[in-house]
Amino acid sequence: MNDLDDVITILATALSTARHVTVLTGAGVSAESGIPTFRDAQTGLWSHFDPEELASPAGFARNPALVWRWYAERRVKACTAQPNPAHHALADLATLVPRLTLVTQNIDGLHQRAGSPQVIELHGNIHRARCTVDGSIHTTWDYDEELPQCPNCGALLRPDVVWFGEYLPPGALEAAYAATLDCDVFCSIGTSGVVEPAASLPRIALSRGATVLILNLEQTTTARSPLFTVYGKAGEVLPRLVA
Ligand code: BJW
Repeated sequence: MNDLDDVITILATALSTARHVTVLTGAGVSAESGIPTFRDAQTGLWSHFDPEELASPAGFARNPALVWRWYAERRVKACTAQPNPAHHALADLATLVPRLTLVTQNIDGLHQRAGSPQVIELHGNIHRARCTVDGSIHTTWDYDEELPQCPNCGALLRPDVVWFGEYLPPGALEAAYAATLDCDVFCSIGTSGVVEPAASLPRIALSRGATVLILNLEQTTTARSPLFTVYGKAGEVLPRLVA
């Protein structure tokens, strides 16, 4: 089953008869919006930046100003980026199937801007900040401040994202697991599948008998066992799948 047209026809049929479709997205879905992925050898964020320094609680404790500067730059990039055809196709798909659960590892908010309802954000959102003391969530803060403070208690704010070694937001992982266990079609799109616990979701869906699609530019660890693997750009393949 190597011919892309055949695979797309089979998957489009699976989608048209699906009761519940669960979609997991990663950085590759936003790549065509100009937002860098993490692990691309040339352009990935982790090829230029140290995750231990910028995306870990210890790194933030050592140098919060450095971490805030990095997230401020990325927040501006996310604000100016536009949803691409992959985001729009997934928003369209939600209107075409009886039930769609969209689970994203992305923090850029582009799925919501494309019109996808009820997005489960596993790794938080770059457009929010969280108080390091009282846990309150803020959607605006003083962007010019090197170390933004909580308006409630004056403590340091941090980006409301999930760093390595941190638990995922309460309820998000449970909702993702529930949707993975319940779906009859599971699509993993634009993720390298190396970061747990998200990386386990396709395997869980497969073990429950769902039709599993991995759509990615290249071979991923997750792609070893799924029923269908499509190599291509999400912004080109997804609109064909949903048309
Ligand atoms: C295209 C494309 C196009 C390009 N079209 N495709 C079990 C085993 C081993 C380790 C662990 C484990 N459980 C927990 C861990 C530790 C850790 C982990 O998984 N480490 C591994 C790396 C080894 N996980 C955690 O720490 C997580 N917490 C947790 O599990 O808590 C419980 C716990 C706590 C303590 C101890 C034990 C358990 C938290 C993970 C947080 C991840 N955070 C980041 C940063 C978010 C904030 C930010 O953005 O700054 O999340 S890291 C980064 O990786 C980001 C992403 O969401 C995540 C996944 O990356 P993604 O999306 O897959 O991007 P890429 O770049 O890797 O891949 C893109 C793909 O797209 C590529 O394949 C391209 O080919 C493709 N592509 N263009 C289609 N146009």
